[in-house]
Amino acid sequence: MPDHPPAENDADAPVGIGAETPVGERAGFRLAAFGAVLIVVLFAGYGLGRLNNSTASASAPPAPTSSGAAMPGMVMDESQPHAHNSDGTVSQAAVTTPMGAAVGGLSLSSGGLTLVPETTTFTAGKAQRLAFRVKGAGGAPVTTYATVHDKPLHLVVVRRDLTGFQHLHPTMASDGTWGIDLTLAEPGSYRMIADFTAIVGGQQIATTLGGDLTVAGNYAPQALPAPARTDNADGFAVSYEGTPNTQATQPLLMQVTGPGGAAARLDPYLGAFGHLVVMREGDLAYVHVHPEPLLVDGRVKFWLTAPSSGSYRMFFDFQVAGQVHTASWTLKID
Ligand SMILES: [Cu+2]
Repeated sequence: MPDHPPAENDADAPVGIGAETPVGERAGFRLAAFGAVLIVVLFAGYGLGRLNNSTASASAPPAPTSSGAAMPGMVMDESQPHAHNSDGTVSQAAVTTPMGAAVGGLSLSSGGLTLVPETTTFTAGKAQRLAFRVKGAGGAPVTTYATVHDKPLHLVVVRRDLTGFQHLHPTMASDGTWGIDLTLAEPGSYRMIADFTAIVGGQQIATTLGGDLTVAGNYAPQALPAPARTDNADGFAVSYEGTPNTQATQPLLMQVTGPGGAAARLDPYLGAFGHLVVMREGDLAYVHVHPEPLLVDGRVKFWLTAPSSGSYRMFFDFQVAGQVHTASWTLKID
């Protein structure tokens, strides 16, 4: 792959979703290329507990313990809060800039890799095999992936009106073909977004590729629900505090209450107490963030920088008693 990521991502590269320092030598390259003055702080990791004071944390990311970009070849600690970026980076630092955060999933190709679905047409309400490959620069399918959050590849499928969200984990055949049974309930145009870290020539390429799937029929698009801070997910009341903006990384605290009114006992799911996917209305730009490793007063704490003004749908996956549930909210950024 080229040393330099595609221009599409470069525009947003040095900004953070929750935590975002490009890993490896590209970091230095990109920062130098921009000539941007950035304050890069690495999260304090397990020391974050001392920042739980809400006044201290409301406007500031966790205290720095060191500065500068990650060392080349550094392996991410997936237990720490971080973002999976669209441009071949996974990052763990908070970067505050006047720009919004990087987004992914908008293109079939990025970082020298191309998403190649076998079939993109589905029948409404019928389970059908979704198969695809990820091809490298020479056209050969990638067959080696790093396990990130317990899985080598995370697949998000959502209709263009942001309904019908699914977070799936396909399996890969030895020839590099990924497959999973997929049911798309209603007609319309859908987006498939593959989030993974490919290993190509010994180098890790973390990226997010997206493509369209279509279901023929009478498409009745739904308007985005009004912005709200509570949702009911399979009987769990799920609310959040925090107000993301494009200027700085802000905390988001998710609270899950069980049907009886008591705080639900959350299980770790895929290596974290929750997963947050944020998608923009209008282009389905994708952001994926992971929380701090420990609960904060029983809540799941993320750090998020909004990519831009606009309307977003946030999808929060959590697990209780072995069952995964998804809460979702509409978020409007001015
Ligand atoms: Cu996943």
